[in-house]
Amino acid sequence: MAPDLETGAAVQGAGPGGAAATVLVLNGPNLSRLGTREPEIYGTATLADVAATCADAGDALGLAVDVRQTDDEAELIAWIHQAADGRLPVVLNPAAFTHYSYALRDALAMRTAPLVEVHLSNPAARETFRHNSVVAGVADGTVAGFGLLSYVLALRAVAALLARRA
Ligand code: DHK
Repeated sequence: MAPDLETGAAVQGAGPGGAAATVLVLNGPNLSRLGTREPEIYGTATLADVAATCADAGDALGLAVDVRQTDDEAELIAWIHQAADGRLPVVLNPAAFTHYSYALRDALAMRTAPLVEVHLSNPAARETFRHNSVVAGVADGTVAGFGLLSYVLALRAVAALLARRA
């Protein structure tokens, strides 16, 4: 599935007849600025590069991916609700919401499918306010510190979790 950075077009869950599961790859605030945002920390890859990398990884894993980004906490939470209602797995880079959004955590606690938290950088090696994730406790696991590879590894984890549940 072509990545949809704007609206999140209709998504498709793992359906009868072996349809590919769709994974929502959700990105929080300031991640639209990748490429120019603190490249010494986040690298030079853009959000479009993230989307292309996820699409390629999804193809290899037999997963459709739907990549989205928002700076808006309410929009991100609406997407999490959509995932819960559609039983869609989620790879989530909550960006700064990671560290303080209890509203996001509460939404994620309603999840009905695998959830992997992902970060480009390694927050544990950065400022102390980044050391705590309020999301981690409701995720299956976290991948951090590997740049674009973090997303690929997270998608591999989702594929493994889906296979385990099948
Ligand atoms: C991205 C952000 O925007 C930060 O607020 C997080 C995360 C780290 C990342 O590494 O992808 O602290």
